[in-house]
Amino acid sequence: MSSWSHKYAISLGSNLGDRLQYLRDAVASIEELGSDLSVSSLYETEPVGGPEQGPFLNAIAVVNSDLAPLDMLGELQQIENKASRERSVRWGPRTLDLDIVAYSGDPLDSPDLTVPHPRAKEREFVLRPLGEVWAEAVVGDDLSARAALAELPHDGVESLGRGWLDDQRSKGWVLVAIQFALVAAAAVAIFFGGDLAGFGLIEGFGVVLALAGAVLALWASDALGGALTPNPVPRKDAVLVTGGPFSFVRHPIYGGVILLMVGVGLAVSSPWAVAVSLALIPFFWVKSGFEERHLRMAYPGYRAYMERVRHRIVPFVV
Ligand code: A4P
Ligand code: MG
Repeated sequence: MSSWSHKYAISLGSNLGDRLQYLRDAVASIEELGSDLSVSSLYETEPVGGPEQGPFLNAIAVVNSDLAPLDMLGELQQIENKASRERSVRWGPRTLDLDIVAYSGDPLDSPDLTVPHPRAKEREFVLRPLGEVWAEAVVGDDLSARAALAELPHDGVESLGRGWLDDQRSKGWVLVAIQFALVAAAAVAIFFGGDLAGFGLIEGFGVVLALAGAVLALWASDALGGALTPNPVPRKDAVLVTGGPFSFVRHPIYGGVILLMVGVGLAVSSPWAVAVSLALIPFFWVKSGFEERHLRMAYPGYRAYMERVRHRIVPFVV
């Protein structure tokens, strides 16, 4: 950092349109304003103040720059304008909001710019990400982000993780490969370890489970239609499906596949097939967790859907 340059903490917020893309583009533009960029996790946050509006995605970018504070503000406003930012309602919904929340210089109070941002110290959606990338940033009189955060209750701010700047589809394909390997291992155990002699109560129960699982998985695949993809990162053009089996459980295909595989394992009396199929439960738990972080980034309505439909994999159980 040269002697005349400053370290800036810029808060990013969006709750209108393709929120994730606006924030990703903004980070790429901010990177060009200086050096040593560091970016916090992405957070999904309840709107604070203003009219009734959808949830925000918020993050903090910290950058060293030779720009003077007012020039930095001008550059940030140009980036906001590129994102078709409209200013009609105070604290209303916005495609992109970029505020300078703190910087390494003396406090500033001019008609166009106040730093530290006067409301930063009381906002968890600013302080939690700021604490990750610049915990000692000054957000008030002798007050660091870390100290201000310690005073706030934890409320309505949830981390969606660090890996939000690039498309995570390739990570998603690794999970898909593990899933197919597990299902293939269960199928091998069914074909080579199965025994159809001695069909009894347990085997009959297995058939019922398998049928229920197959119906659930097929019904859910049909309901998803064009949004169906094995990759846990949603397609750009897909819409959120919450009807049919998705109104009982958030991942009915995973639930259906588990029931089907365990059921077939019981029906053919193969302990190995049952054991490998049961391993699908923790696996789908992890995969659906990854998937839900991406669904929340993509769909503002996903958070409310999670509150409404509380079961993730098997209705009333998991
Ligand atoms: N301005 C003064 N100081 C600054 C600064 N440090 N950084 C002036 C940026 N701008 C600063 O801003 C209005 C004027 O503030 C600018 O022209 C600039 O000269 P704006 O971006 O046009 O409007 P705004 O953002 O609606 O205004 P304001 O009052 O800064 O809004 P806030 O307080 O930032 O609130 N809830 C959640 N969960 N997440 C959010 O991101 N954001 C807001 C906006 C409300 N609720 C939110 C969120
Ligand atoms: Mg603003």
